[in-house]
Amino acid sequence: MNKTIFITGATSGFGKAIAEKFASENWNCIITGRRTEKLDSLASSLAAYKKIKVLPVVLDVRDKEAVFSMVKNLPSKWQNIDVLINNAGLAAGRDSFNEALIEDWETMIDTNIKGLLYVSKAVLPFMIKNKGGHIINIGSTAGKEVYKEGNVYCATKFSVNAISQAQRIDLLPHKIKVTCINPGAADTEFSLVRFKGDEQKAKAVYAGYEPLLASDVADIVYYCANLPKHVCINDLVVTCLAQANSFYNYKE
Ligand code: NDP
Ligand code: 8X3
Repeated sequence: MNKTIFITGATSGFGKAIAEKFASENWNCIITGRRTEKLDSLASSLAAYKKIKVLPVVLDVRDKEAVFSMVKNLPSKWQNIDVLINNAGLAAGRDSFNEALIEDWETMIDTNIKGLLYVSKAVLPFMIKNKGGHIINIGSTAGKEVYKEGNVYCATKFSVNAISQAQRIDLLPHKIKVTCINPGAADTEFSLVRFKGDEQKAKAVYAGYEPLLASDVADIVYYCANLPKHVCINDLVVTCLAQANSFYNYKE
């Protein structure tokens, strides 16, 4: 029988690549995100995998009521969720603490922390009922070292690390694995979103070195999700060869 994965933020970047990878390995996919046309287009392309089922659902993870009602009302055949990928997230702006916009801080906190909490809490009853499951949270190197002008984005990713540790402890009796994957710079829509559509600024982030690709992260997620039942990767940091940590990025 096919396994089922639930992915937040599947309309681009890591989430989309994770959906493509798992679909190609015959996993049924619940794909979510806010942009309907991107979600529909991914669902159409995944339809090429004839052995799987795909359920696209438009979902804003910040909307607490929508998250709980969507998960609660999943058709019964979609309730056996083996793996949840808490991936939806963003950086809004890169400004010094004194100049950053409060509304940017709130967007990041609402999405990266509160959204992850809502979706985890909504999906967990199914995993507990099934006596197992795997939550994979997408953290960041920004959750390992704070960098200049990263302030609240870094804080949200430190939170993802702390929440992952807490989930791992409290979910032990339920045999639920919790993995936090912390990538460094990866060429997705991340910087375009962070710099609010400024393509030049976004491109500059990835100039002079070979950054991670979304497919690199998807392969790692797939590896973590397919280990023997008794093995759990708790915490994983992955960067491209040119990056040592949040601060050191060797550009040529
Ligand atoms: P992208 O911008 O390419 O993808 C972000 C995804 O999150 C999109 O699918 C977007 O979908 C979704 N999303 C954003 N806000 C919401 C929301 N409120 N509700 C539902 N979905 C939402 O960036 P990445 O793929 O790079 O980012 C994915 C995750 O990886 C994020 O958590 C990011 O912080 C993290 N990360 C990224 C790194 C990088 O360098 N790229 C490195 C380390 C971590 P939509 O707009 O359709 O809602
Ligand atoms: C995204 C990577 O270095 O821009 O989490 O914070 S970084």
